[in-house]
Amino acid sequence: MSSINMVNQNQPYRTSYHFQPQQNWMNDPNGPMYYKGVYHLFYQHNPEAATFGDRMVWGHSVSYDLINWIHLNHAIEPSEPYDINSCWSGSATILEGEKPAILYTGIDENKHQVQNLALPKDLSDPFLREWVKHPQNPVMTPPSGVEVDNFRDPSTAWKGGDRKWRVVIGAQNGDEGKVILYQSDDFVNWTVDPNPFYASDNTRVCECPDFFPVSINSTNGLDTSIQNASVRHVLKISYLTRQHDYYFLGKYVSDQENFIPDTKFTGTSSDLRFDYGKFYASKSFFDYAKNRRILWGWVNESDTSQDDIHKGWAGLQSIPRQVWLDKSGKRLIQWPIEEVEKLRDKQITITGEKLTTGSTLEVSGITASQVDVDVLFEIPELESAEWLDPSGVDPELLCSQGDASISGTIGPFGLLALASKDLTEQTAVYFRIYKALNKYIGLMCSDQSRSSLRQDLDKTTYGTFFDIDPNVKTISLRILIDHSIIESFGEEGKVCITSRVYPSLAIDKEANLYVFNNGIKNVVISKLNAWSMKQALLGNEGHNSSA
Ligand code: DQQ
Repeated sequence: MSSINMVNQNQPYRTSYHFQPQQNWMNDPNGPMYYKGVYHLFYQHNPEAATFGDRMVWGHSVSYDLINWIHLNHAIEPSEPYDINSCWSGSATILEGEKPAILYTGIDENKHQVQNLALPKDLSDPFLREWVKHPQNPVMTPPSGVEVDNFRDPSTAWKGGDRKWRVVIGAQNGDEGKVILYQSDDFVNWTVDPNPFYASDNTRVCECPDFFPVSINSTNGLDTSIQNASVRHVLKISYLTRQHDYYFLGKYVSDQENFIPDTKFTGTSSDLRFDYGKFYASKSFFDYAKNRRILWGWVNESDTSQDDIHKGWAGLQSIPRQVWLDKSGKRLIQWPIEEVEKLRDKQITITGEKLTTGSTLEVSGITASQVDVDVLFEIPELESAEWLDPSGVDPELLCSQGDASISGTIGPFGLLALASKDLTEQTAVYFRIYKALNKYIGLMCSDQSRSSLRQDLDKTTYGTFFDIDPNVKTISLRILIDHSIIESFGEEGKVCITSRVYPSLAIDKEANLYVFNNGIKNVVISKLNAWSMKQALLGNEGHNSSA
């Protein structure tokens, strides 16, 4: 395998098993799909620089397992008056006769946003390398009540009982954010529905809407067009002003083309998010090979633009996550796809280890800069948890006010990731447990404040609450560490926090991993498994290089 390293040689922050192009800027995942044995990922890419650009293209990579990728030529580039100033985000839909189609946003010659259709040139090419823009483009232009520069990001389409296709598009009118619906018989001629599919006051633009059904009694995913009594629907919106992906569970009233969310957007920490760290412009697809719904999200950098230019690249995609509805029906569960486990190498196991107050236990013998860790903590004295009324409390603030060294009754306990030997650098991913009215709640934090001795970084501490099942007295934590990204899944995927960190000491072999408990009460490592992770293969056709 020849290693094509087109970026700077000294790359402590380049990842080993997360998706990234060989160089330059990447943001949103676009049009992910499975088609005849091959997974496709398109992505927003500036091929010219490690910063966002004014001539964005659709990068294109293919994979047989969603982990090892072959980079192809760009699928869609600016070329026509309707997309000459950029080809922005969009989605793929598999049409009748197993024909994939892409709808994407073009920034036209007047800098207006319009929607365009592209189809594969040769369906017999297993990688669908070339895409042809439809002669009737643009197929949608900004309707009345929508700002011409805030009309973008068509979703995957779904088909109603009347055989018409529906697609939703993000929009803005003044301070109001909107998701608007279009219908079509032939995927070329589209009619706007005059009533918004969803609207939210004072949010401004809704970016990258994603709309899909989830089964109420199975973890299996569903084709986007499925509607019946045993499904609920999810609408995800990326709010630009907040840079977070929020999702709403609700009811799709198909005869009125209306989505009724169970809860309204409040702008507080009680809104449901896919991830309480860095994760934006996500997009899901139905993987009919394995009957699952898979979610990708863009994980941006937390260093400066100057750093990105120096590194020669910016932006990662999360590890693809399988998504399904929690048994409670009140939230989604996310879990790294099973294929990531193929990269697991050397394994270390710890069982039945009591962590008394102030304990720090090294997890040695693995590559701590590139590791998959799965730990189950037992909390023998759950009943002694201190009281907290969570209403009106911002969990992120709670996490940043009391760092991982400040004792509570139960917790903080968790992992110190990418830590230097002297612990001056460490990213603590941890829990505190509280007793609330009629229930126990967990606080999950990812504390970047001591992640690096470097000063010029965004070190925001992230956090979220979740409910604890008092009958089990355990809490699980899975974390995927990959040099500059830490993806954490609490309570079997109920809550996820992704962070980016740039240690100056805890790099490669100098990185360490610890389990700790700074709570007054003991916790027990019921079981901890950690696996060093192999490198995924990412390369151009004909050449493979490491991620
Ligand atoms: N990124 C794209 C837009 C989208 C935004 C441009 C979300 O289409 O609204 O790269 O990150």
